[in-house]
Amino acid sequence: MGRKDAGTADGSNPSRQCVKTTCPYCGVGCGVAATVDETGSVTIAGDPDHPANFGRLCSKGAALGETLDPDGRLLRPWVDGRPADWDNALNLVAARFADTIAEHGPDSVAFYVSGQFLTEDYYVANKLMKGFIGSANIDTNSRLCMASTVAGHRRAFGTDTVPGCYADLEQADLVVLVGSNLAWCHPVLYQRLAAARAARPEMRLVVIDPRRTATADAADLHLAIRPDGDAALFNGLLVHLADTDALDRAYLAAHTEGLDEALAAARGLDVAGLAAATGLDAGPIARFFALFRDTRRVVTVFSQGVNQSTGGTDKVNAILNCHLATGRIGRPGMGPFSVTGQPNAMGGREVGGLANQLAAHMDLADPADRERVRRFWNAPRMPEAGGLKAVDLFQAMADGRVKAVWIMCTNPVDSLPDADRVAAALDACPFVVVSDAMADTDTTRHADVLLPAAGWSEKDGTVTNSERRISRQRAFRAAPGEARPDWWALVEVARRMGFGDAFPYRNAAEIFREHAALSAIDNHGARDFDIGGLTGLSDPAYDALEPAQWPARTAAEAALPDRRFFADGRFFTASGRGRLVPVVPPAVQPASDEFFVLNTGRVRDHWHTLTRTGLSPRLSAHLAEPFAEIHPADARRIGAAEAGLLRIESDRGAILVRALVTDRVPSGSVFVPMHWTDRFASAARVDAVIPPATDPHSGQPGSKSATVRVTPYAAAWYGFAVLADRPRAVDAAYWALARARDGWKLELADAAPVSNWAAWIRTLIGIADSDPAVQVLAYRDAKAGIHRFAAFRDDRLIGALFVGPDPVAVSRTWAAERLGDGPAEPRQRYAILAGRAGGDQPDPGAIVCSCFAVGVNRIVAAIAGQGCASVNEIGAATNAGTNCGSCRAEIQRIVDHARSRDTGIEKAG
Ligand SMILES: Nc1nc2c(c(=O)[nH]1)N[C@H]1C(S)=C(S)[C@@H](COP(=O)(O)OP(=O)(O)OC[C@H]3O[C@@H](n4cnc5c(=O)[nH]c(N)nc54)[C@H](O)[C@@H]3O)O[C@H]1N2
Ligand SMILES: Nc1nc2c(c(=O)[nH]1)N[C@H]1C(S)=C(S)[C@@H](COP(=O)(O)OP(=O)(O)OC[C@H]3O[C@@H](n4cnc5c(=O)[nH]c(N)nc54)[C@H](O)[C@@H]3O)O[C@H]1N2
Ligand code: SF4
Ligand SMILES: [Mo]
Repeated sequence: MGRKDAGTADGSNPSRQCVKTTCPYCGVGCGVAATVDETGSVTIAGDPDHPANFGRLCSKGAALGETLDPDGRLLRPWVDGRPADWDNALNLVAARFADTIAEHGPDSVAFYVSGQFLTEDYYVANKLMKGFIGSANIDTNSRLCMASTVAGHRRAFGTDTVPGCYADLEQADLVVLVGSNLAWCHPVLYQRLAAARAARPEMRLVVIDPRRTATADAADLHLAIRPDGDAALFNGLLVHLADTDALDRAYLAAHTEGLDEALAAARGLDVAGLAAATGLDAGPIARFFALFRDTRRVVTVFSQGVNQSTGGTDKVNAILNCHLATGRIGRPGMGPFSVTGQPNAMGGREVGGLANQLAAHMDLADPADRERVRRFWNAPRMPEAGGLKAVDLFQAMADGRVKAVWIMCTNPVDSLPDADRVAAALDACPFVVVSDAMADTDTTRHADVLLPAAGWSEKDGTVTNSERRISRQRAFRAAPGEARPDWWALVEVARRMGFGDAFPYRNAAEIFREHAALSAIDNHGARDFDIGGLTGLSDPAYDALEPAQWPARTAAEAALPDRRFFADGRFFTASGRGRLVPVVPPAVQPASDEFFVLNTGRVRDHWHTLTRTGLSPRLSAHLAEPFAEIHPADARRIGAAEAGLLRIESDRGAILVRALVTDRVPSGSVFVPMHWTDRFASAARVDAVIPPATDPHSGQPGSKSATVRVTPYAAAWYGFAVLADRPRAVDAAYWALARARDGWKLELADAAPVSNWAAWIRTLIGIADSDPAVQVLAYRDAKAGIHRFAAFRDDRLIGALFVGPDPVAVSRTWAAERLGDGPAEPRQRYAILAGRAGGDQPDPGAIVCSCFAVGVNRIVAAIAGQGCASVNEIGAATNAGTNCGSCRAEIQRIVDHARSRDTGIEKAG
């Protein structure tokens, strides 16, 4: 019984334990097999039996073992900057919340939680706020992520239902990806799609994204749409389907309403209007429309390019309209498919963790639903209206309406728009509690009370992935220090506030059973979310729970593979019909020489605010510093140099990031990743630049289209350093820090010259002049502005600095690897000072494959020297791309590039 098997596969090590759990990163929800040996070291592999990944893992999942270092963890509670014990900290939280409520009412307090909560954490938080504190002021970072999809689903279906499953992406004949960089953000799902295409080459892939992403590289058709042109495009598609007699009239008549109104709104744009709104030529638009029209099995996958917009809900409905109008929903290979970002975005929606929802997909605004939940919880008070949504919640802290907040499992000082104002709001709020696994984040710095959370590998519970499949996350190590699960801290506060009877839980299983029971109350098919079949799980059965997709009304249903909604035409609206929603696309902004559109998003190997992937040398090697992709024509126009720095500024704030000149972004737009924080860079929190404008239906911010000015930063010098120890402080206007295997890499620049470099580097490394064990070699060409230092303690490299008037060309990977070398001979010490690999130490170049640390130089050498002509051949020669496969798209690009050089033909852009 159970999912813990003594891992004696090699026969030699009976003390090894293999535990099946779920990856804590993206919403694909891959099964992970974690093996712990007797020394405590952890080996991570894909779970071959998990129906999300069948054994695959991406680069982030594969590197999970590197993020388990206790370094940097929050190990005990803190109150007002002083260590405290749990009992006192919990007493204080309960007392301050109770006093604030007594004096100012329940709406003067709030929780701000996360799609990275386990369902059990989420259920308890929501029950405490909505049923016992009596306010709906609980919102979540899902507001920044899935809220527009939730609102769009509810408008069309009457419920927040994702109709399909992953197998649909394999069974489709056409997959359309809208605002989704699937290859980087849902890599295992992308690999399943890629494998299906390899098996059935007739399958077509269309990618709709303003940028030419790694995903777009693989597409049959890439539509580089104008930012926020999506609603117009799908409106145009609906008109095209109607005008070419491609609607499913029978399905429409029997099961839907609103076609005429939706079509009338969609007809607002003529052909020229459509071209202007989408920025696309007539040819590619016609190709896309014809593909959609002529292919019955179509799946439209959408993600943040759709949701994170002030018109996000309308974009969602414009897409859903086309699927409803063709009856392509809920059948194998057909349907709209919102892929969720966080591992438990779906679980959060199930427990009703958003401020405008109620538990178990019930409606806060519906008195009957409210009464049902009140009865079930035996709740003393329930809010009758929605609470404050994330952006408004922080505004309410700023202006004094919310006086106590508990932030759990999210880092809003980095991830909310207008982020400098978010930090100020926390400082203005009289009582701020933060529960986090890490001690030092941009948010924990603003807390009055810090509560240490048990993290992945240490806590037990469930998560639901994008295809509505519930999987267990299982603990396989003890939490460090005094870290405890989030649900436990919530229960302890609830008890101390006098609600102990309603929060009797001793383990996650007890919470899960209650959650499952609530979903089934008076349901009988009236609500989509029903996991009544899991209500009776004993503790051991919960422990052994296999991945189960909902609906799971009975235990037998829970064991069925691949369930779908709506093929039967039965929706959850009042009329029982699916609703087509009229959508009016936003007005097209005139082009401007002065302003750029700031697009933001993700990179392949990093996760959000770097608190976890930033700990991994492997994952930090792929893209090691904050950057802005800018088109070559724009770079020329504003005078920005390749690898120089750009200042990006809005009326909210400014950042300083590296220029990455590339025609992958359209002219007029720059793309900046969301990941870098004040822990890792001097000024790269991109949300400081994003205005707090939100979608009127969902309250979701438009995180992908700020209006900004972009100017080159006039650096007097640029530098690069490697350091054995993390520097305490860096005296430079621009710096960016990344983990290396045996230390740190540091990028540097400033407009102000440094007068004494020798002193500067000693401060950076933290060495005293008098330390006899330290030797500092220096090279200087003052006229050229070149300074180099290499510092050795007992002949081992502890730091090196390379400074020049231009971005320095030292091989980062090679230099960082020298930190791990043993004592260096004089010749080797001078090679480091020269910043160059000798013949015996080839420079691997920028890392492409993080699993095997294969750099671009090694791949190019395999093409040129060993005649490798395909991704597979390069894999055979170098191992690159043979483990997780996340880098295969980039290797393909390098192969294509080399081939086009061979033939003298540049691949058309
Ligand atoms: N590596 C990695 N993977 C992750 C995460 C991570 O941090 N790192 N986070 C997870 C989470 S929480 C989420 S929500 C998902 C997000 O997954 P995705 O949504 O795939 O990721 P993003 O990079 O945010 O945005 C996707 C694309 O939207 C495009 N876009 C911008 N504006 C528009 C527009 O107007 N129209 C269209 N059609 N496209 C537009 C951007 O250019 C970008 O390439 O990723 C999950 N997976
Ligand atoms: N400009 C811009 N902004 C964005 C986005 C964008 O594309 N562009 N994307 C948005 C989206 S889709 C999302 S999902 C958000 C993500 O933004 P955040 O949620 O703010 O980012 P994370 O880094 O995932 O924060 C999770 C925090 O929880 C901590 N943690 C980890 N495990 C546990 C645990 O078990 N318990 C507790 N209590 N804490 C834990 C981590 O250390 C970390 O501090 O960002 C949003 N912001
Ligand atoms: S695709 Fe990667 S990040 Fe997402 S769940 Fe799977 S292994 Fe984790
Ligand atoms: Mo997200």
